[in-house]
Amino acid sequence: MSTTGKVIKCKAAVLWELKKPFTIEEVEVAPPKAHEVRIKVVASGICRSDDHAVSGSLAVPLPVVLGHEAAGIVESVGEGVTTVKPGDKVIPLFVPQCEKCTVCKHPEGNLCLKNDLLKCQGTMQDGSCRLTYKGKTVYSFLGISTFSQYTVVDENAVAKIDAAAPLEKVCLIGCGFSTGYGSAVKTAKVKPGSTCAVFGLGGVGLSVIMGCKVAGAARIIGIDINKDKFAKAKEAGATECISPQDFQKPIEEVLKEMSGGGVDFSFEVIGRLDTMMAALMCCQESFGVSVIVGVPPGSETLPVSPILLLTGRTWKGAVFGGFKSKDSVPKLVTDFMAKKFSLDPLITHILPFEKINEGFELLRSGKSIRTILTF
Ligand code: CND
Ligand code: ZN
Ligand code: ZN
Repeated sequence: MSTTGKVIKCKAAVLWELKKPFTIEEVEVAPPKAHEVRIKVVASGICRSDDHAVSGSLAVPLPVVLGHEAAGIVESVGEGVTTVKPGDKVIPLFVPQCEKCTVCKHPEGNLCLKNDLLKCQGTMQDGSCRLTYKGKTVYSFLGISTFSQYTVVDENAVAKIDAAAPLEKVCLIGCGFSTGYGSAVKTAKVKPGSTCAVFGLGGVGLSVIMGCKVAGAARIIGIDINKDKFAKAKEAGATECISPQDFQKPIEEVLKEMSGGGVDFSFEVIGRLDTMMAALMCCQESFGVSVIVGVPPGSETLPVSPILLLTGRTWKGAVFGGFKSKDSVPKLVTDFMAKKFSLDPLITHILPFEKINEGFELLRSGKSIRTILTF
C-alpha cells in the first residue's frame, strides 16, 4: 500500500535532554510539502557534530532528532519537485544549495544562506517541522534529521546519487569524508610536495589525510592524544604520527622543528580552541595556511595576536569541505564508484539503528572512527 501523501509512523532516536541517552520512539513523519522530499533512511554515520549537540556545545532546540551523515531512498516528493523522484538513491545535505542566494551564486561560496547551521532553529526552510511525537513538535537537526527511519528535507538539501552506490558506505559522503577531503583539496588547496599537519585523527581528520595524499603532499603528520588512532591514520596516508603528550614543549614548536620552520598546511579537526591556536602557530609564518575544520564550542572565543597573520599566514575555515553540496555530492559518489578513494578505513563499526547509544559510547571512548547505523 502506497504511503504517498500519508503520515508515516516509524522509529526515530529522540534526544529529550542534553547529555542524556537517545530513546527510540515511534514518531509521526508528515508528508512532504511543496518542494520537499520524504526519504527512507538506509544508513547513517555518527559524526562528532551530533555529539556536540548532545553535549550542548552546539545549541539546538529540544526534543530533537539528530543525524546529518546519511544515505537513503526517496519515498515520495512534494509538489514541484523535479530533481529527485520516488525510488532514487539520495544523500541528504546538511548544507543546502538553493542556487539563488548570493553564496550559491558566488563561484567559491558554499554555505548557502538557507542553511540552519548558524541559527540552529531546528526547522525546515519554511520555519515549520515535519516530525512529531504524539502530535507534539520534534525539532529537526540541520534540516535533515537522519536518525529516523523516515525524514523530510527541502529539495535543495538532497542530491540524487548513482543507483549502484552502496548506501552503508557512501553515507559518509554526506559529512565526514567530504568535510575532511574538501578541506584539503578545495579549501587549503594542498600542493604537491608539501608538508601537512592534521590535528585530530577521527573520521574527519582521516579524510583530511586522504585529501592531502591525493593532492600529492610529501609529508603528512598526524597529531592525536589517542595513539590507537595512529594505525588507521597511516593506512589513510599519514607518513608519521605524534602525540602532544610525548613532548615537554608545545606541539607547535615540535612541528616547526620537524618541518624545518613550519608546515605548509595545517588542519584543526578536533574542535578545541587550544589546538586551533597550535595549528595556526605551527604553519610557516610567511606562507603557511591553517584551516579550521573542527566545530568549536559556540560560546567561546580566542585572543589572537594579529602579528601571526601580519607575517603572511592564512587562517581559514570551511563547512562541508567548501564543497557546493548538491553539485559535488553526486560527483564524489561517482569518484568513489570509480575507486578514486576508499571509505573502508573510516568504517570501524556497523550497528543496527536501535543500538545508537552504543555507537555514541564507541565515539566518546575513542574506540571507533565511524559507526554506521543501519535501518
Ligand atoms: P572524532 O571525535 O572522531 O575525532 C577527534 C579526534 O581528536 C579524536 O581522535 C581525539 O582523540 C582527538 N583529540 C581530542 N582532543 C585532542 C587534543 N587535545 N589533542 C589532539 N587530539 C585530540 O571527531 P570527528 O572526526 O567526527 O570530527 C572532528 C571535528 O570536526 C569535530 O569538532 C566535528 O564537530 C567537526 C565537524 C566539522 C564539520 C564541518 O563541516 N566543518 C562537519 N562535521 C564535523
Ligand atoms: Zn559531521
Ligand atoms: Zn543558496
